[in-house]
Amino acid sequence: MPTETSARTVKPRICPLCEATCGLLFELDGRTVTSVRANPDDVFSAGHSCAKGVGLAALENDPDVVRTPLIRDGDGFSTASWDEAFAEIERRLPPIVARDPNSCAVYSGNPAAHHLDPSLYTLPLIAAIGTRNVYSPASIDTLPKNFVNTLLYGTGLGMAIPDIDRTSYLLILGSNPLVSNGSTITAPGIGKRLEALRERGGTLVVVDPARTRTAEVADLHLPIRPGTDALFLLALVSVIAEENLAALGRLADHVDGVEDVLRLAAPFTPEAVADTCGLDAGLIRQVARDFAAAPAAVAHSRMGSCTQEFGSVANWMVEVLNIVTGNLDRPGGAMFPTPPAGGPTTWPANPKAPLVFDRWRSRVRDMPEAMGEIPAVCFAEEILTPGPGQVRALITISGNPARSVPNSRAVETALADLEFMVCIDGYLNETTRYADVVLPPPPLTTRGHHDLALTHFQVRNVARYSAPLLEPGPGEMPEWQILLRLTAIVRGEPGRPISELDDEVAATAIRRAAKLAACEPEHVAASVSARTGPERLLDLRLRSGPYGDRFGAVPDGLTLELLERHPEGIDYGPMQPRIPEVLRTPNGRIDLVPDRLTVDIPRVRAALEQPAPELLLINRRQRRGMNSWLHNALPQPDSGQCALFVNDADARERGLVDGDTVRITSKTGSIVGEVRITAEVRPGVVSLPHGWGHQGDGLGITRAASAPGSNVNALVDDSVVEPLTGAPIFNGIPVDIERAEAASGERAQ
Ligand SMILES: Nc1nc2c(c(=O)[nH]1)N[C@H]1C(S)=C(S)[C@@H](COP(=O)(O)OP(=O)(O)OC[C@H]3O[C@@H](n4cnc5c(=O)[nH]c(N)nc54)[C@H](O)[C@@H]3O)O[C@H]1N2
Ligand SMILES: Nc1nc2c(c(=O)[nH]1)N[C@H]1C(S)=C(S)[C@@H](COP(=O)(O)OP(=O)(O)OC[C@H]3O[C@@H](n4cnc5c(=O)[nH]c(N)nc54)[C@H](O)[C@@H]3O)O[C@H]1N2
Ligand code: SF4
Ligand SMILES: [Mo]
Repeated sequence: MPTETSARTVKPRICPLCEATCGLLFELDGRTVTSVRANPDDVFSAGHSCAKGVGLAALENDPDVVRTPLIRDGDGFSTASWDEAFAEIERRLPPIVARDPNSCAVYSGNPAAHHLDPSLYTLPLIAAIGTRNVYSPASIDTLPKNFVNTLLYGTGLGMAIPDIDRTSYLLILGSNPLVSNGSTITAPGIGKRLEALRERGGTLVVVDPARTRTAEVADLHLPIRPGTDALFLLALVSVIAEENLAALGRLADHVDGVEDVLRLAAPFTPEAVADTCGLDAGLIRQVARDFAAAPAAVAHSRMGSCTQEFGSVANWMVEVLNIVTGNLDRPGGAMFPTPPAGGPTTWPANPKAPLVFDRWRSRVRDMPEAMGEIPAVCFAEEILTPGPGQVRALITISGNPARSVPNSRAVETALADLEFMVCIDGYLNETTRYADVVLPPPPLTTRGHHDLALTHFQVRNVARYSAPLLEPGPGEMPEWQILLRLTAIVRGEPGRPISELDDEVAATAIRRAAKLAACEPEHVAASVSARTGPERLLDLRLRSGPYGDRFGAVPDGLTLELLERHPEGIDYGPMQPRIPEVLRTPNGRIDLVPDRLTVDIPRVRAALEQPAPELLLINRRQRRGMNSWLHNALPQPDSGQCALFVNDADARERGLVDGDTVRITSKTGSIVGEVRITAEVRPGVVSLPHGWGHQGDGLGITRAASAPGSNVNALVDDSVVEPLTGAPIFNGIPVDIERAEAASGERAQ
């Protein structure tokens, strides 16, 4: 609970930075955050935090943070009042939207998934614009996994996640949770949870071309050749088939295509794939046997096995492996969380839109839509290619596509080509420097927090809410109000009071909540009438959610008010079996061999015949980074952390020594970097972190720009993609490296 002293206050708050959602304690002196530390009382994170969460004080106090709206003025910006900024938007945006709604794109970045306001108020803005040009990092991150989950279970967000606290065998592919703190698994203090797994006699296996911190603590590290996870996983399933290890248990009643998928995998024996995967066939076989024999086992795949050449098939085989060994939906296996504010896995299926993939196509490349979005690899071409529907205006909400999206040179050319650009962002970075208007979000301390998206990945069913610590100060505008003002402008109602628009958004949410809770809408509306903004919408969702009070019908049921009284959170216990109730497929069953996945098998098979490129580039994350945007506020250890990791054998072959400056060249671009020779990457593999390259004119990130690093996305192709989803290939990019003279200005952006 908050403790107060005369001068200072200490208040709990959930960290909004990464998927671990740690509970923190903010110490305030007046309006200033003086320190941040872990909250030992948080029911979920129990005292865990990391350098980034603790660094939130530095972030809040960063002098480079934009605190007033900015309007373009020649090559720079002038500060403006909110009214002036919205007047400029009103003058320039509606005429573009009026020409063609699709000519106004929205890019909603990673932090938007961690905050209440954009989670609840971006869709009304998109609907008001009427655009199909909607982009987010989902399509350069989880997309193959969302695609597979939609086909198998019926919703993209409804994933079965590792029951890490009860499993006895955890197979991690393409994830480094000891640095990333986990992804599509919300498990604060994941390091301790992995330790606990080993202490109870369980096994951790890590499949990763790099010997990461997570690989270091594993019982077995399989240094796979990048891009070959699909083959490796098919081989595991082939062993299950060959050695008759399939045992579906109660799942058998709900699954179709078991024999078909086992037959399909059978030719991909460990012996057939071992060379291509760069792994020992005997070890692959052993993993399959141990996985099948474990009392409870679970495979978990993320970044490295999503954003690669065969991302969809790899993620499909992860599910197949979990299912055919009977590990889906059982304690210690892969289970479906029950998000307290509800979501696609608790709401009834939408019979009108059973699949949220390929309902429309992108204009230029004919790429399938995914979950309401166009794949981000299409971003630049949709701006740069003339014709009806060409994107001419852009709204970014907490995103940095100039550093996050493949082929950054094309992305920046596109950003410079726009007629009008509004950025809701607190930094003048590589993207926002192209804006015509910048609208800053308010300090964290003024915002309420609940993780609407990440509660779909929680390893325990926990409900938490952080109330705003302060009222917005003078000149600070809540992000939901910024979004509603933009909505009003594109609807041609710029003078409309925010409260009226908010009531409109709430009216829709009230109807939905009333239906879910089987109550009268009037009763629901009256029950939440004391609240406005995101808190009203959240209360509606909590109360109509799986633990909700159903607006009074369930005594002690969940309400926002209950969470306000329990800032440390309420623990509803471990994940519970949810099959078949959780399934949202049209027939309510799991089809293990959907056509949209089997069609890619011939391409996977062909990979067995192809010679591996000499050198493949993969990506990595860093402890103190969050994609592209913490480098300014948080002291970074040293510029060497951006080095190109090169294996000793590859370095020797090229005559490279530690500290050499090299030119790294791909089909798409060329950058320079510093060599670090390390056994951390396997031979034939080099690695760079993403989110760097803080150089060029117009940046307002002084510290980041003083150690800019190199931008890996200048090397990533936006034209060669995973064909089923359009996800980019960040991991497994053929590159050449050669010694270069360090020259300032030579570093490609
Ligand atoms: N500190 C920190 N934490 C973060 C972030 C950050 O930038 N910094 N970003 C956050 C975000 S947005 C996300 S999505 C998550 C991602 O979290 P994770 O999914 O854990 O992602 P990474 O840490 O990038 O780990 C990906 C791993 O895949 C490996 N890899 C590369 N190619 C292949 C391959 O072909 N096969 C296999 N099996 N492995 C491969 C890489 O070597 C790397 O170790 O992290 C989040 N947390
Ligand atoms: N090569 C390569 N590229 C990658 C990846 C990779 O592994 N390799 N990873 C991909 C992944 S997983 C992701 S998620 C994306 C991330 O892609 P993006 O979301 O485009 O990039 P971020 O670096 O997370 O930028 C976040 C922006 O939000 C702003 N911001 C932070 N908090 C707030 C807030 O509360 N409100 C507002 N309005 N703005 C805020 C920051 O100033 C920053 O500009 O990058 C992807 N790109
Ligand atoms: S692990 Fe993630 S959620 Fe926890 S403190 Fe660090 S950044 Fe925040
Ligand atoms: Mo991400």
